[in-house]
Amino acid sequence: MSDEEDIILSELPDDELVLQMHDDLYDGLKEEIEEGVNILLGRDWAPYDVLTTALVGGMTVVGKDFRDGILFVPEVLLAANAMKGGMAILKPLLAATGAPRMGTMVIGTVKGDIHDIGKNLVGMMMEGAGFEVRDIGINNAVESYLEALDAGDVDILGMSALLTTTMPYMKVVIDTLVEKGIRDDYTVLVGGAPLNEEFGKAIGADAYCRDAAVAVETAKEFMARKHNALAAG
Ligand code: B1M
Repeated sequence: MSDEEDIILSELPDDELVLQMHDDLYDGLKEEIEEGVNILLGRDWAPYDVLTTALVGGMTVVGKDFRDGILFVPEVLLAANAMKGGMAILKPLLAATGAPRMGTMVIGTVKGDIHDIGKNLVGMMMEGAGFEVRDIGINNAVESYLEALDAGDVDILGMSALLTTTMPYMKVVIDTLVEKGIRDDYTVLVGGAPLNEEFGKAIGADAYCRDAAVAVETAKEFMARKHNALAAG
């Protein structure tokens, strides 16, 4: 039996458990990640802290080794799968805050891009803050964004891109909204690891959101402005 198999997660103190979870995420061990999440929740950790410290923290390590050619796509897929296992446990907890309905957001990853963990996380946090979230998935061409907006009652369009090669597509979507004369009907928020504020401004988005928490705060801010403008007549 290896040392790894001897580790009993529930016996580890919090800091060691978090480090062990980073290792388990790296190794794509979904069941261990799920167990770790449940243990931390049982120790009264806030769901958001479990998410950011144990899961997102672990994925950062995976990202570095992927970049450096130490990990390859199959291993990273396993890590992503383990991460999703943990996120599935946290989702209902993050969504169950009883927040009043804030507005509706359509969110999707742009064409050519299949990364969805960050987008899913933003969706979860937005739901937790009281937004209705219509998640249109990955690899979205401009037509699918338009179709989702056409379904009606949408306040915010959120777009995600994780690749430097796909992020320019966000401008294609925004330019199409402008051409159709509907750009100002929506608040457009963009996010994803390779983006920055300057890029967000350059493509004509309302705001770039560094992470899911910023996305929630930004969305709330824009909804408050919208309500104030409506109230002012
Ligand atoms: Co990909 N990948 N990947 N990958 N992958 C990156 C993005 C990369 C940076 C890795 C690296 O080299 N270090 C690199 C991109 C380099 C670049 O463009 N400069 C890369 C590459 C190259 C690729 C492939 C091309 C590899 C290949 O095939 N040779 C390929 C592309 C496939 C495609 O999309 N066409 C590929 C494939 C994959 C997997 C399928 C194996 C897998 C995705 C699984 C999945 O998502 N279901 C994968 C993964 C997991 C990653 C890394 C390791 C992790 C991404 C992630 O989930 N992070 C990533 C490295 C990294 O980012 N450090 C990498 C955790 C997540 C919580 O963070 O997504 O940043 P993030 O989301 C954050 C914020 O960015 C923000 O909030 C989120 C939560 O806080 N945010 C938003 C995100 N979207 C938002 C939308 C908003 C607001 C905020 O709207 C309002």
